[in-house]
Amino acid sequence: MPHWLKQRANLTPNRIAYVTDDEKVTFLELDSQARSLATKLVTYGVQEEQRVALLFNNTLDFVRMYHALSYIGAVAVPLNTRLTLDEWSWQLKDAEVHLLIGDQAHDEMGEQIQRLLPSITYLSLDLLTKAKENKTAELKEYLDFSQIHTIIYTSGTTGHPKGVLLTYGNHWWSAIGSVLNLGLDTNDKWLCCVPLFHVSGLSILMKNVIYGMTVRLFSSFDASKINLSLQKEDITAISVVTTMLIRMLDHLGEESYSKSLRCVLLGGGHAPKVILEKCHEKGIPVYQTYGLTESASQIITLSPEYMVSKLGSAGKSLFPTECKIVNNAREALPMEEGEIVVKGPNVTIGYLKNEKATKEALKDGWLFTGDIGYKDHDGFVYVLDRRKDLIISGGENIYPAEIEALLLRHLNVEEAGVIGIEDKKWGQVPIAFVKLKNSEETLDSIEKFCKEHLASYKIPKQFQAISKLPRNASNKLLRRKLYDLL
Ligand code: S0N
Ligand code: AMP
Ligand code: MG
Ligand code: MG
Repeated sequence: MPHWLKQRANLTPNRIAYVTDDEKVTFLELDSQARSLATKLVTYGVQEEQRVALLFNNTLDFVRMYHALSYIGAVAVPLNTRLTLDEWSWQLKDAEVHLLIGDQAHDEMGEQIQRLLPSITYLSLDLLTKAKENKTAELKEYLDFSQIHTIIYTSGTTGHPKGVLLTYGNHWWSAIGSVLNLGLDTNDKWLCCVPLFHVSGLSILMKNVIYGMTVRLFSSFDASKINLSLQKEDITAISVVTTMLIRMLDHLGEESYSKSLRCVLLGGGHAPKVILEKCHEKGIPVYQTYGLTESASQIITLSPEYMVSKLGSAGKSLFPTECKIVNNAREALPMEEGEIVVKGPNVTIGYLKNEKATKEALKDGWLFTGDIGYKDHDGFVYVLDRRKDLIISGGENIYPAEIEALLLRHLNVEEAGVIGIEDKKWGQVPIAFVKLKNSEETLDSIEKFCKEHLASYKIPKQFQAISKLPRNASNKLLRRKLYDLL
């Protein structure tokens, strides 16, 4: 297929592609900026299929960089900006990345990573932008749907994140599946306040270029600013996680949104019924959705006409996709619980360099999500429980094993167990139980240790010292039993 940005700039050159607080670019401008950047990347030696890590805030620079890399056929490895040096280093090594590019906000971090990891070169966007355009650089005219576009790390049960391989085809079909459900209007304008390093945000970037739809891009989430935009800027759609929606509703008070708003895509985790009811009362058109990094964003979605009759359901699988509930290796009956298993052209081809995890998750093209749910008699999917032990805090995933492994690295921790507890602000937060080697040790020093190595959303909100952790006969930690100690 012709390169999608080239095609878009040809079809609708003067349409507004992005609006930020202080910038407006047309598709033609975006295309020429991405091409110019791509030629400079070539000067810096970036080649087809090379993995390039990105450390960017949610800005147009990030958008241009994604497209520039695709004009070369290089693979983007977007890094979660909330992580620590340790966490980034692990992902950079795992992805065998040699070039890290960051915006000005991340120059200091990038330079620290370069000092820490001899295999990494840090290139600041600032320096790159100053380079001369390389007129002889050959940019890609066509896209290959089987080629990898992005590698996105997602936390794993074993304590280490896994790199999800997403192809051009995955992103294309995700955008198509979404629009066949939602429909498209030339006035559509999607508000993006979710991170472009997650598929929640990246999928909006894909919709932008594939549909020719304007995106209103925010560099951070501020409920009052988002509400104002939804009241005054003719926004038609927005993607949010529950934590964001709660803050927006709190801030909104008795006011309401503009009539133009036709889709509030709510995903990334559990949606409490009280919030859904409140949105219904206020006439806010919530589309509940279920999706994962592995499915390049939404794969099951509930349309607003079912918001009341199927309250709490995540809906049905999108047009190009399928979903079944599997219990004891057979498809479950209606109302019977089982694992949510999905299939479709938007589903990942596997995890980077991790055949074991790939084989466990993908069988005959079906992705075994690990999430538990059921279908009702009309085929609507209800998500009951997240993947085993997964904690979701404000839309960010945390696996206890990762925090436990870190705690065990502390010289004075003999055993550790982490669980998630309910939290009004974040949905869930992690808390830790530790058995100390030396009872003189203060829990403060352990918390400090966590702060040095873990992203702040992963730092346990409470630390409790206990004399013995609950284990089964084969010495396996029984996390569930830790709830009895609360
Ligand atoms: C909720 C957000 C916006 C909160 O961030 P905020 O308020 O901007 O925080 P900061 O000012 O940066 O920091 C203040 C303090 O708060 C801590 N903190 C920040 N975030 C969290 C968090 N999530 N949990 C706990 N603490 C947090 C900071 O660390 C800081 O603390 P101190 O002061 O101690 O340093 C932000 O978290 C956010 O953007 N969340 C959303 C992330 C997201 O998009 N997740 C979705 C991932 N999943 C997917 O992409 C698949 C599903 C999907 O595609 C989808 C999801 C939603 C909607 C649609 C779709 C779709 O299918 O299209
Ligand atoms: P991620 O790995 O960040 O892509 O997160 C995907 C996970 O978020 C899924 O495996 C689910 O556990 C959770 N999730 C996504 N959508 C929903 C939903 N509608 N209801 C409950 N959990 C969800
Ligand atoms: Mg994740
Ligand atoms: Mg903030």
